[in-house]
Amino acid sequence: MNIPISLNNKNLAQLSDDIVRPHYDRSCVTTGIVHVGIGGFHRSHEAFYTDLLLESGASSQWGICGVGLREPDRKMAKILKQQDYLYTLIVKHPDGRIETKVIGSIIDFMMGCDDPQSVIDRMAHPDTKIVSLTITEGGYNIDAETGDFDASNPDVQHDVQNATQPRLVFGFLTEALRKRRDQGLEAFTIQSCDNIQHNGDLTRKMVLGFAKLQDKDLANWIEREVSFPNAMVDRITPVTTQSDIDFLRSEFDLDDQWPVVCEPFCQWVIEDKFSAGRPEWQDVGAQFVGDVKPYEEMKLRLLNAGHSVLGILGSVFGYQTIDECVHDDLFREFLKQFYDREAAPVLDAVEGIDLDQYKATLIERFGNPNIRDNLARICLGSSSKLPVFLMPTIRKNLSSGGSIQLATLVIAAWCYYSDRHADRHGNSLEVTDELKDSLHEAAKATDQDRLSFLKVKSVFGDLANNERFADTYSEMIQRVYREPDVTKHMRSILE
Ligand code: CS2
Repeated sequence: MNIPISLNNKNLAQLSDDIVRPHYDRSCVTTGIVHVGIGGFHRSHEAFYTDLLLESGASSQWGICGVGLREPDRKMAKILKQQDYLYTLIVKHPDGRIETKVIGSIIDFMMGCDDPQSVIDRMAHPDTKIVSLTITEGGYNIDAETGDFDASNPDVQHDVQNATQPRLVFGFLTEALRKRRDQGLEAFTIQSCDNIQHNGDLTRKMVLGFAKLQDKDLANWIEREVSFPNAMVDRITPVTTQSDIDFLRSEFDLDDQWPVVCEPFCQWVIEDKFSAGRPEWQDVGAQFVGDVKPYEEMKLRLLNAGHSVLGILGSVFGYQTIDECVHDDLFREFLKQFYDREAAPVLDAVEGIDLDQYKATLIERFGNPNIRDNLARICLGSSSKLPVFLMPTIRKNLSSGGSIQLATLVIAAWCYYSDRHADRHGNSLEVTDELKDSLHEAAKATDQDRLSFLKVKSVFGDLANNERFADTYSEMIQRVYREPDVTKHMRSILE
């Protein structure tokens, strides 16, 4: 084996011909987008679309400057800097074909916790037109009880008092917008790229929630001037593993310390509402629409819910990855039936989308044997996912008289999972959830009170008061606790 070449600007020309690389002159690209939260998903999605755009010869004003606000972002900052912000996207097709492409659209990276002023100045710079975010649901600082901005968070209180030394994203955005307003510059757009329903509306609510605590006049200006487009984002991006790094070394003699792996499918449906202009992402596959809501609902209640259905049942059964579940006939059939009987009948029609085709494509995507999306990643944060992915389907079916059995079995299995933190054989499962302890407490009490798990109000709301749901849940709980081999119940429900 040859000595691998480190990925950086200087070495780009020496890479194997099989790796696609940027042909545009990166030294001419300027920062038009500041992105907070550079993880795998941003790099397989927004940065990917933007790279395609730069490659197409479009204006070079849309380079991306990454921002990390938390200590764990430091590793990414360090690696990207060493690589001149280049990284490899490893696109894995279901038939085993692999495409590798070096992405060049990220041109800088800053750590807000080291030097907040530089990050604020970068956001306030006249060239910056968009500040985009992938900060995960947890990053929006939502009060679980009220759904409003959580003003009691000590970091929020710190940021209200220390406008130029913020810790959280809201402080950075607000201070940068203050500078722009004072300098007579137009407001940038704040664009959420998180997989959250009405992500733009939520971001608006939270940014205004913070700004009002700090400066009412500024909050009014933000309310008037800043746009917060909603968007549906989609591309399955599993966690990068050492074997992906090794693959680039052995197949391409390329040393990339943090490549990104993803599926070929990619979708971005965006509300066309940008206060300071935007890239022509529609030229490279994104879709601009008037109303994103139906697309979001379809994605959250089919793709993401489907992931959770397989993720939870599969974990309790003892599977490790999504593709493993989909290649089990029973799990695949259960997923199909969940779509056909419960999820799809309560979805609104989506313009230009053939739902049957969409469902079939999902099953094909999930079955991609090269993606090996880990169930631990899927189940991570279920307490904030299920209320959006699964509960709306249950609630709608409760009011329309539709089936709720399949979804309710999943909730019962999730109770077992939260109680035991183990699969049906007793092998321990890694549980990562903000509410891990409360879920565990509530689930543990199931043997005294079958409905006790439903007491976690921020997840279930008043669902336990619905008689049909309570009865069905109680039946599923008895089944799962009597026989944790969930496939027995899956089979009997399908019969
Ligand atoms: C997954 C998503 O986290 C989850 O539960 O369903 O990360 C999913 O892979 C993406 O939304 C795909 O776009």
